[in-house]
Amino acid sequence: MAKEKTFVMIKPDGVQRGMMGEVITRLERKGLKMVAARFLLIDRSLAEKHYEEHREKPFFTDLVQFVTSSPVLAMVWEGENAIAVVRRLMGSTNPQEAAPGSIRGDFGLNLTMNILHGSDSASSAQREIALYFSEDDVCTYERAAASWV
Ligand code: 3AN
Repeated sequence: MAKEKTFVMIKPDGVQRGMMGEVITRLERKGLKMVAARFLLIDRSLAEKHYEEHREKPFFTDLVQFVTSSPVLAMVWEGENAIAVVRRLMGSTNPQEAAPGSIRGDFGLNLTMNILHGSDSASSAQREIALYFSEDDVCTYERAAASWV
């Protein structure tokens, strides 16, 4: 299985609820490796680019308003099959339907405030990483425990 990079973002509700540590702990314990991180307040133009596939959807304005309302933690995580693995750890988009044990399944109720974002495909991951990070921001290193996971 190939090593992949995926974009993960703890949204304003996750930051406000003090869930950054919980989310990072779950991804780390799974065996994924953080290779970049940036804590920022997203501006409207970046939010619109990030969610451009939803531009025509009725919830687009509310979504942009929400993700720009308070800081987020943008990250790149790496690991075997990382894109699909993170999506499973996150749970379904609607936290009310997300499986117990997933982050959204354990901690969420609200469709807009669903704690975190994770890329849904290799092309989305590439596009989203490039929106938030330059190539120099992404670290190349080995974790000491890598061969034991
Ligand atoms: P995911 O975050 O699971 O990849 P997407 O890409 O379908 O889900 O949706 C992006 C974001 O748009 C979701 N995280 C959620 O906050 C919001 N969203 C999606 N569908 C709806 C909806 N029907 N009503 C309100 N917000 C929605």
